[in-house]
Amino acid sequence: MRNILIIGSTGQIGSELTRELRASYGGSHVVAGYIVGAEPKGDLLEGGPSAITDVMDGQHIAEVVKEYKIDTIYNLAALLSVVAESRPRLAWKIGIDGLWKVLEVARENHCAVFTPSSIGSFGADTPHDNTPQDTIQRPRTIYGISKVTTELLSDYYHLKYGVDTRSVRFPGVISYVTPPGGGTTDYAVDIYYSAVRGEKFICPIGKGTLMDMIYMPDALKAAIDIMEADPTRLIHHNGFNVASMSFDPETIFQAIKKHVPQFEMEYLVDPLKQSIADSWPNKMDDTCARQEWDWQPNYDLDSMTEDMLKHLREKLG
Ligand code: VAH
Repeated sequence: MRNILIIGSTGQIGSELTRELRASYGGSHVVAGYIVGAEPKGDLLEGGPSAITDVMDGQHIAEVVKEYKIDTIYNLAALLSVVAESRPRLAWKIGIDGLWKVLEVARENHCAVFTPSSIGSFGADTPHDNTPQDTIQRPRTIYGISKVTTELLSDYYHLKYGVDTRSVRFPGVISYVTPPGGGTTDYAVDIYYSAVRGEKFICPIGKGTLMDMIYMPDALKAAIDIMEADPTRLIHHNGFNVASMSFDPETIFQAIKKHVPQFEMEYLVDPLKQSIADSWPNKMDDTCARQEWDWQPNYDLDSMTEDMLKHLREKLG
C-alpha cells in the first residue's frame, strides 16, 4: 500500500486530493503537507497525519519522507497564473527551486513524484485547436515558463536518475470546496457563486474566449490514475494533456441560466487575464492519455453545473 505525501495539501486541488487519497489508500497512509499560515483544519487535520513541508526546506521534507516511509509525493506547491505575474521571482522559487529540492528528495528516497503542469504551459504560437501532446511550447507568462520547466525537469530526473515522475497538464479546475487562488480560469468558479447568491456576474474574460476546463472530481481521478498507470504502457511521463470540456463565458452562463433563469452577466474584461487566456489552447487533444493510461472524464458542462449548484446551495445556505 502506498505511503503518500501531499505538498500543498490545503490548496484548491491539494485539499480535495488529500481527502480522495485518504479515502482510497487509508488516512494513515496519506500525510497532509502544509506551510505555516496554511495549516490543515477540520477533517484534513483529523483524517490523517500532517507535517510542515516547505519546498524551500528540502532537508525537512526528506525527514518527513523518512519518518512516514513515503514512496509517492504529490507536489502541488505553486503560484497560479495571475498571482505569479505579480510575483515572478517567488513563482519561480516555489515552482522550480522548490521542485528541484523535491526531486532530489525523491531521487535519494526512491519516491515517485507528481508535479502538475497546466494548459498554461502552452503559448500563443501553440496550435489552439486540438492542441497536440507534443507541440511547440513558448509561453510568455512566468507561470507557463515554470510549467514547461516543470515538465522538462521532471522528465530529466526520470531519464537521468530513473525517478518515477508523472504528471498531467490540468485545464482550469472547477470546484465548490476550496476557492481558487488567483488564476485566469477562476471566473468559471466565481460565476457559480454569483448565480447561487443571486448576484449579477461581472465576467473578466471576454465573449468567445474558449479554454479547457475540468471538474474537480475528474481532476482528482486524473492525478490518481496516472500514478497507478502501468509503466510499461507509458510513452510519455510528464505533462499529459487531459481534456474534459471546453467553453467560453457565454456557454457556461447559459448552462447556469437553465437552472437560474433570472441570472444575469455582463463583461468587464481584465486585460491581464484576457491576454493570458488568449495564449492558452481552445481545446487540447488528449488522445495520448486515453491510449497510454485509459484517461476518461466523467463530467461535462451540464452535469458539472448541476452538481456545482446543488453543493453551493448547501454550502452557502
Ligand atoms: C490558473 N486555474 O488559471 C489555474 C490553472 C489552467 C489554469 O493553471 O492559473
